[in-house]
This record gives sequence, C-alpha cells and structure tokens, in this order.
Amino acid sequence: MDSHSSSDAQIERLRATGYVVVPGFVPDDALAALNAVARTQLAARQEPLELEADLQYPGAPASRNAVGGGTVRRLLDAYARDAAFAHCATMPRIGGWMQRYFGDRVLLSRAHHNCLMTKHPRYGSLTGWHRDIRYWSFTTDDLVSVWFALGVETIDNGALWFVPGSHRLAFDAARFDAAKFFRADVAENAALLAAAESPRLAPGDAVFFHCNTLHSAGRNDTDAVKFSLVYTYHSRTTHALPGTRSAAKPEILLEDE
Ligand SMILES: O=C(O)CCC(=O)C(=O)O
Repeated sequence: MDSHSSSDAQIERLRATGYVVVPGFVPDDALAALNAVARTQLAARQEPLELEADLQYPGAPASRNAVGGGTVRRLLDAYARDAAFAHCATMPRIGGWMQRYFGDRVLLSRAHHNCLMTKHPRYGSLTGWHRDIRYWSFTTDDLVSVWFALGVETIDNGALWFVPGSHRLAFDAARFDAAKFFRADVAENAALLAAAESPRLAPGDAVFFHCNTLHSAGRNDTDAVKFSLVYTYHSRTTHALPGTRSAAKPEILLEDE
C-alpha cells in the first residue's frame, strides 16, 4: 500500500505535469493473472472487440477484408470481461489514490477507455496527438485515466508519448483537425510537441494522466503484441451529460477509503 505521502507526491506531479508514472503499481501475482486472461481472451477473440480496420488510424489495414484486417485494437468493456480486470479497475490502492486526488468519492467510467488495448506488430496503428476530453461529454473536465502496462512498453513497441504541462494550456479549435487531433503541421503546435516525452514502462507500472493532457502513441515495430489496461475515473460531483456516449453505461462507485 502507498503511504499517503508518496501518493501525495505522485498527485502533485500529475497536477504539475499532466501525467505521472508509478512504478510497480500492480503486484506480481495480479499481473500474472491479468496477462493470462488478456492472452486467453485475445486468442478467443472474445467480443466486444474494436478492430484496427474499423478505426482507420495511420498504419491500420484498409478494411476487414484486407491482409491483417482482423487485427484487434481494443477488447472493450474490460470491467465486465473478467473478475481480474474488474478487480484491477477497483482495487483499494486505485480507489484511495483517486479519492486523494479528487478529495471525494470516485466513479469508474465504463463508457470511456475501460478496455484492454492491444498493439500488434505490422497491423497495429499509431494514434495521433489528442486530448481525451475532446471526445467525451461531462459536466467538468477533471477526469483521470490510468494506463497499466502488462508488459514492457517502449518507443519501439508503440508506447505512449505525453506533452508535459499541456493539460493546463488553452487551445482554440483551429489547432485541432476535423477528427479532433492536435495538428502537428501547425508551427505553434510543433514547437509544443518537441517537448514530448515517452516514459519507458516496466510490467506492472501505472501511468496516471489527465484527460486534458496531449498524448499520442507510435506503432509496434517489434514481433510481440503489446497489452495494456486502461480505465478512467472522476469524482461523484462530475456527471456524464445525459444522452451522450459518456452516459452510455452505468458507472461504478468505488469503495470509500
Ligand atoms: O496505444 C495507443 O495507440 C494510444 C491510445 C490512446 O491514446 C487512447 O486510447 O486515448
């Protein structure tokens, strides 16, 4: 269990930088169970799935019928897939961390992230620069996601990149393209992106990042599939706007600390 002082230092870093890596967050036995379930479910192509061909990000197969067209990008609704995934999303260490960040009881969104992300060699796509909040609809823009690395994540296998401090910046709409990606071809944007960092993650590491933090991820140039679990949280005073995708699934209230 974290001491309160170490989680407070991590929270301070998240507030200052927009993301923070917490090494060794997932205990070894839980990590082994998560990896086993992840591999079994991918091999079984257990629905619901999102395919690379459906999303059409750069590097994705042109269609489901093209070579590599069956490549999975996300195994959706991780929370409902297996008790190991649900436990990971709601473990007391996460609940306590989030409650200290938000200063209130915390909800897990089942509408956003809440997935096992896979990045495959050859047919896995890259993800352009974006802020998650641009695709979401809540009463505030204070949500935090956690990315759990189930294996090693490096630039070579498509790790995440973050722009430190970007969660605090205001951008006008012209700095994003029609699909809400931050335009790397705008000089002012390119200057900001030059400061991006890609932390190397070891198996079991967690990255906490704010929904306004600009981030992206590369392609997987190795021979092995990369597996990560991702969940998003907000305080009980933040609400998904009725009728939007953000309100599409009931949320999970985490245990009080
Ligand atoms: O692994 C990736 O391609 C990045 C995923 C991502 O940034 C997202 O889902 O918001």
